[in-house]
Amino acid sequence: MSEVEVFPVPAEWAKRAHLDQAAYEAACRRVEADPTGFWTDVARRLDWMTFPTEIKDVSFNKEDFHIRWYGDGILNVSVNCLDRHLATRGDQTAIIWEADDPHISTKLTYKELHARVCRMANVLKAKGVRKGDRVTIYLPMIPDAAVAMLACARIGAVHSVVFGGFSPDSIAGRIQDCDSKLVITADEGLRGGKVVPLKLNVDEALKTCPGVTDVIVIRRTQAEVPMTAGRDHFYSDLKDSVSDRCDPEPMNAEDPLFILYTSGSTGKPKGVLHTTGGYLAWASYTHELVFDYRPGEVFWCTADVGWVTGHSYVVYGPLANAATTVIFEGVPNYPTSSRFWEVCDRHQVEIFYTAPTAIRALMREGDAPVKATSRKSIRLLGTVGEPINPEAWLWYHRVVGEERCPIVDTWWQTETGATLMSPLPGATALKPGSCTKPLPGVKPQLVDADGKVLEGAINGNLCLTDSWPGQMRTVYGDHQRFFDTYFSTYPGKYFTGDGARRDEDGYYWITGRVDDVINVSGHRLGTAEIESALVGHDGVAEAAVVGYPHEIKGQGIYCYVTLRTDVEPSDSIRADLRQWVRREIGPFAAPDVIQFAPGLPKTRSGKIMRRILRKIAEDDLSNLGDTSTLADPAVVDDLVKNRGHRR
Ligand code: 6R9
Repeated sequence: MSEVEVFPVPAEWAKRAHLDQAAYEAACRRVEADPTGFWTDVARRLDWMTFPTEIKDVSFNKEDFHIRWYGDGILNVSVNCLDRHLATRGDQTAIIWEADDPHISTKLTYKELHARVCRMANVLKAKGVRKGDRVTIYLPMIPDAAVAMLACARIGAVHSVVFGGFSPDSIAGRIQDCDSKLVITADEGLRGGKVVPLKLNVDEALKTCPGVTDVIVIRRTQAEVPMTAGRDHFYSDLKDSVSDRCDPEPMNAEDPLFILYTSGSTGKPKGVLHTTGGYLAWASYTHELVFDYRPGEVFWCTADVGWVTGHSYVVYGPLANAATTVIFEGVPNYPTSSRFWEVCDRHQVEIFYTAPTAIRALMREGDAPVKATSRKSIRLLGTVGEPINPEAWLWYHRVVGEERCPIVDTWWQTETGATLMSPLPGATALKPGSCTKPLPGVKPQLVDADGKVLEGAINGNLCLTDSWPGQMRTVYGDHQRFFDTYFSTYPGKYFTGDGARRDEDGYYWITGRVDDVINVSGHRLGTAEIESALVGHDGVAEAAVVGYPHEIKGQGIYCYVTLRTDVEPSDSIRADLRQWVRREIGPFAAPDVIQFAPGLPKTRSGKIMRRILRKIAEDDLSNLGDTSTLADPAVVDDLVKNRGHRR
C-alpha cells in the first residue's frame, strides 16, 4: 500500500475544541465503564418536560428484538430547536436563506422562526392534522421547508419529506405507503435558473392518492398553478387567520418524529422511521462534537432537506444547538463555479459541509473560481455521502481550505440518524479518504461473509454491535422488514451494507456498498428500483442494473437491457428508456449507459450473475471469474463485445 499522508491536529484546534484527543479517549472509556451515566449526560443537552429515567433498553437478538432510548422521557423537538433559545438568543439569526438567484438572501431570527412555525402548526391543526398523523412535504430549499418540518414536530405530526427531484410516481408511492392525508408543496421550485414544477408533480401524483384531502401550496415563484377547489389552498390565504402561538405537544421520547424513504437492495424504498428523543439527542450531540460547534457560529450544510443530511445538519442538529444555519436553494455551479465560496464570503460561513461529488465537479473547473473568493471566514470543512477520493480531499484541503481547515469526513446513513464515524477536529489526525474513528459510544466491527469477527488491519463487512440513540426504530409499516434487512445477515448485529477496511492505526476506510445499492452523486439508489422502472416499459423484456466508477458522480448507472423480440435496438429507444427512468423515479436516476443485451448471464437456477455484469461495466475484463456455472456462457462474450460507451 502506498504511503498515506497524515495531517496532525492543529495546535489551536486541540486547544479550543470541545474534545481533544485525551478527552475523546476518556469519553470512549467512560461509555464502557458507565454507559448509563454517559448516555444520561447525552440526554441532558435537551430540554425535557419529563427527564428520562429509563436510558437504554436494547436487544438486537431475534428473540427479544427491541430498541428504546430514553423511553419514559417527555419532550418536544420544536421546543428544543426554538423556544429554549428565545430568552437569550431570540434576536439571533436562526436561518440565512440564500436563493437560487445570487442577488436574493434573507434572514430569520429565532423569534421570527418560532412565530412562523407556530402559525404553520396552527394551520395544520385547522386542517385536522393530529398527533401521529403523517404529513408529506415536497418543497424546494426555502425556509418554509424547515418551518413545515418543525410545525409537524410541534403538534406531534410525523413528517415525510420527499426530495424535490422525485417524480410524480415516486411521490405517490411515498404518500400511499405512509397514508398521508395532507401534502405541503410550493407552486414551483428554482434550481440553477431552471423551474421545477412541484405543484404539477403533486397533482399528477395525487391521481393515485385518493386519501389526500388537503394540499397546502407555498408561493415561491408566484407562477399560476391549477388549484383543485376544496383540496388545494395557498398558504398565504390560510396563515393570517391563525395565531402565531401554539402550545407544543408533549411527546414521548419514542414517539415518531419523521419517516424518510430510502433505497435498499430489494423492493420498494423503505420508510425509515426516527423517533423524538434519541434522534434529536444524537443529531445535536454529533453536530456539536464533529463540527466543534458553538452557538451563533454560521454553519452551512449544502444538502437538500429531502435527504437525511438535510434533516440532521440543516435543520435539527443546528437549530437544537442554537446555530445560524444556511439554507441554500441553488446549485454549486450557478451562475458560476464560484457560487459556494461567494456564499461563504457573503454570509461569513465558518463551517462548510458538502458532498464529494460537488467537490469533484468543482475541482474539474480548476482553482481560479475558488481563488477569486476570500473564504477567510471558513475554519472547518466537512464531507458526507460517499467515499472521498484522496485527490479530491487534497484539493479541498489545499485550495478551498488553504491548508488551514481540518476536514471532517463523516460516515453515516439515513438509518443511523446522524454521524457515527468521523474525525473530531481537535482530537483526530486526518488521513485523506478515511472517516477515521467511531464517535464515543459507537461500536463498529468488521466481519467476513460468514460472520466471523475480523481483528486488526483488514477488509470486511461493516457492522455495529450495539445501539446509539439516533438509530432508526423500524421500517414504517413493516417491522419484520426492519429486522430482516439489518439484523438477520449477522445475528445480533446491525449490518450497514457497507464494506470497510481498518488500517494499522484502527482507522476506518469505507470501500462502498457491498449490496445492490448504488451511490450516484451521493444519492442512494437501489438497482432493483431502476430495473423495475425499466421493465415497466413496453419494449423491455428484462433488465439488470449495476454501478460503475464515475469520475464526478462516484458511481454511474449501467443498465443491461434485453428488449422484447419484436423491438429493434436503436438510439431512439435508448433515449426513450433514459427518459422513461427519469420520469419514473426522478432526473437524478437517469441511466448513464444502456447496453442492449440479447441475454443476461444467469446461473442454471435463473439467478442473474451480477458479479460478471459489474466487472464488464467496470471494464475489468481480466477477472470475470468462473463463468462455467452459467446456463449459457456464450452470453458473456456478447456482453463483452458490445460494451456500452461510458459517459
Ligand atoms: C448520510 C448519508 C448512506 C451510504 C452509506 C455509505 C455512503 C455516507 C460516507 C459514505 C464513505 C462517507 N456514505 N457517508 N461512504 N464515506 N463519509 O449519506 O446517508 O443517503 O442513507 O447513504 O452512503 O455507503 O451506507 P444515505
